[in-house]
Order: sequence, then structure tokens, then C-alpha cells
Amino acid sequence: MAHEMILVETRGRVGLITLNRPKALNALCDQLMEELGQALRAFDADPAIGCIVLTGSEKAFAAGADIKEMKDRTYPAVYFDDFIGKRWETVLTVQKPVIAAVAGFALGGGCELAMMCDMIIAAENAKFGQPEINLGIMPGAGGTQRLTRAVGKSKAMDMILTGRMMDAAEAERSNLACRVVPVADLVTEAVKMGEKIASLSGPSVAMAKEAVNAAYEMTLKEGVRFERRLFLSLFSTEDQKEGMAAFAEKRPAQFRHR
Ligand code: CO8
Repeated sequence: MAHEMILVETRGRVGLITLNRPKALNALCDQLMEELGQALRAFDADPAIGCIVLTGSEKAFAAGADIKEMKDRTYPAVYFDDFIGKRWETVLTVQKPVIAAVAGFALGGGCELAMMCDMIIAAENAKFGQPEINLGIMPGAGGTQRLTRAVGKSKAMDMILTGRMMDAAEAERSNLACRVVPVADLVTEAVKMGEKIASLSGPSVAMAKEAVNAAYEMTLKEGVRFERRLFLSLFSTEDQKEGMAAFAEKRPAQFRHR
């Protein structure tokens, strides 16, 4: 389908989604989130795609939920519309890995969207923040939970209660971002990482992602049990036979991906 607020393209087996609402610094309005959800679902269902990269512009990944769209909404309207659950959490349902490639501002809902992805690659100019407190509200799309799990209580309190921004170096140091790269290389590096992931066995990648994410939901004992089940189930795939045979025969593996 045609999109107005995002750009969708493929780079080999990587699906690239670019938030494209430059005049509003990619503020995440309902239409943009609908389009993003559709694009994510389409890539997740496409066997030709093995990994998804989500990015914005050099100036902004996303400066938050759209404040102008939200400002006059009433409590019953937001409660019954469930706008967070319906439009914001699609990325959490995607089985393939989603890499957030963040340059510029990732604020409020923008930071929360990046944290819903499986990992964050930050450009050197990235600025992360949860400035909702300045608007008389607080994070509402997982910021208090995911930021705290990523950077710890003290720094999360600092960011969320004062609204201050964190630069890329601090984000990497604090485990919010996995890598920092020059701004000009951001998309290339993220796609390169995505290509590596997409070249591997789809079931092993999807299950490894599921198991890492389970670490946020389960006790250690439950998580290890969950991991064991998934690990053993991979012995039912052709890709496991191929991967191990290729190692023994000293040749590159030819994964079927599915
Ligand atoms: N919403 C709507 N419009 C925005 C937003 C936003 N979040 N951010 C920027 N814009 C618009 C500006 O209004 C401006 O538009 P116009 O030219 O028509 O006046 C344009 O983008 C450019 O912005 P600035 O002129 O302000 O650019 P600067 O470079 O001077 O400043 C900043 C950049 C610092 C990023 C600044 O724009 C800013 O502070 N933006 C708001 C950041 C913010 O508070 N984000 C949190 C929003 S609340 C939120 O995300 C809650 C999520 C809850 C869960 C999700 C549920 C839906």
C-alpha cells in the first residue's frame, strides 16, 4: 500500500522502514503509527525478509508522540481508543529482529519506540530522552519499564524525573545502545548488521530473539527452561543439519531460512 509518512524499501533480505514526517521531527501521530504497523506486519510475513531496520532522519528518529494531536484528548477518549495498545505495540509482535537505527532526537514515545525494538544502534548525534514530565505527563509506552531495565533505576529516575537528554556516548555506556557509529554511516551499518542476521537460519534467529526477550519476563529458572525447549526444537530443522554439516565439511552453510 502507499504510505505518506514512512518510506519502505528492501536492501537484499533486509526490510528498511524510514520514518518520514520531517516537518514535525517524525512526531508519531496516529496515521504514522498505523502505517508503521502495516509495514512491520508486511515485512514480518514476507519470507524474502530476514531482518528489519527502523530509522528516521539525521535530525530526528522521532521527537515523541504527536503533542498537538494528543493535547485535547479526554480521558474517556484515550481510554476507550486504547491508542497505545492498538497502534504502538505492533513492533513487539514482530518475530523477526527489528534494529532501531537512531540519529538525532529519540524523545518520549520516540525513545520508547526505539526501546521496543530488539537493539538500538546510535549515531554520534543521537539524543535519547523521556521529557514527558515537562508536559505534565509521564512516559506511557513502556518508558518507565524499558529504560529502567536498560540503564538501571538511578539513571532512569534522573532521565524521567528531570527530562534531561542522554547523548550517544552515554547511551552506549549505559547499555541503551549496542553500538555508536558516525551519522553518515548509520543506515549502512544497521543494514550491514541486518544482512548478517538475515543470512542466518530464520527459525534460530527468531527463537534466539524470543529467548532473549523472555529474560525480561521470566525468572532465571523459567527462562533457562524456556531457552532449553527452544534450543532442542531447533534440532528438528533442516538448517540445524545444514549448519552443523557445513562446519564439519569446512564449507559455508546454505540456510533455507525457514
Ligand atoms: N509533537 C508534535 N510536533 C512536534 C513534536 C511532537 N512531539 N516535536 C516537534 N514537533 C514539531 C514542532 O512543533 C515544530 O513544528 P512547527 O514548525 O509547526 O512549529 C517542528 O516539529 C520542529 O520542532 P522545533 O521547532 O521545536 O525544533 P527544535 O530543533 O527547536 O527542537 C526538540 C527540537 C527539542 C525535539 C523540540 O521539538 C521538542 O522539545 N519537541 C517535543 C519533545 C517531547 O516533548 N516529546 C515527548 C512527547 S510526549 C510523548 O511522546 C508521550 C508518549 C506517550 C506514549 C505514546 C502514546 C501515544
